[in-house]
Amino acid sequence: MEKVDLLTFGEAMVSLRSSGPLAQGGTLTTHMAGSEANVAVAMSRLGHTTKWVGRLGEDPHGEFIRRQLGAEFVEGQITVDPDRATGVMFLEQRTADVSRALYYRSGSAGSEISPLDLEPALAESATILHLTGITPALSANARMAFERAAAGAAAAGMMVSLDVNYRNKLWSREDAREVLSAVAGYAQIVIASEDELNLLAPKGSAAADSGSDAGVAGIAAELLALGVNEVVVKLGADGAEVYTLAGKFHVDAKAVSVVDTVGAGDAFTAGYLSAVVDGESIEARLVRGNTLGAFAVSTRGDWEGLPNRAELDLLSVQAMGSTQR
Ligand code: KDG
Repeated sequence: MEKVDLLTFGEAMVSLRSSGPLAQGGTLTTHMAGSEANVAVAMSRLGHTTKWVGRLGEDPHGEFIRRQLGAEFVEGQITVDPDRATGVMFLEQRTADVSRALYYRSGSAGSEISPLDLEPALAESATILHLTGITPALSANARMAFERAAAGAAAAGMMVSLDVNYRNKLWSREDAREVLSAVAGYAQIVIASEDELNLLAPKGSAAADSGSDAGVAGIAAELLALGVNEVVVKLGADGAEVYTLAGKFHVDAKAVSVVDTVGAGDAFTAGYLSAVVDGESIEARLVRGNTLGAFAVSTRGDWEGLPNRAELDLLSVQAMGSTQR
């Protein structure tokens, strides 16, 4: 089998989205969710070869996810577990400004991904192995898969990227720091929002000891000293920045109308990694990350509104509010 541009793994779920308060009932729409699958779909749309490894239940939800991945040309290396269900989440649009995730994923098929599941894909190799901090929060097996994949990929010369993606409904900040800071040393690219970066600070370091108040620049410096090449910080509406040994780079976000922020971080990550695979400069990586982030926030769904390669310039070349004819 050919080496893919992006290999990733984790839990994909069915996301049932409401347009109002769940307590009042109403219509739900069915979507595929899962940070790693989102990144794979986003990069596949840009023409990259992608592979997602995971476990699904032997149920219609699992089949739905398989079909969605297939339709987006993401290669799935999927183990079907007849004894566990595919995870489900609800995404409640509680108000125009506040949405809430409710997870029904504990003990799911996807939460039991194990190191063995990953062996074939790791053996086939990839340009980038992309990890998120969601996977190790799911189970002891998933944590082992996460840790071994990071170590194995780094030893085999793959580029490892790690997006913190802290989910406080799944684990505590202390537990997350313990696991993620240890794995950060295998990563060439780490991605975090400002309030997540501290979770990567090497244990016992000044940044880790001083808690989340430690400055972003200080933590980035410690990660660079550890061997990380690019410390990418997502700043939402303020754009994004990257710390490297050559200095700090910043690119503003694109001004768009925000309708749904869920999935924006994954979209940014996919844009950034796409430009890495293409050998683009640090600034161009940030620009593509921000471009995908802008598509994500200005369309509904985690990934449905993301661009194909021909559409990458759409938000720059077309006047806001206009129709292309
Ligand atoms: O990044 C968007 C994700 O929040 C969503 O797709 C579901 O992976 C998910 C999670 O664990 O929250």
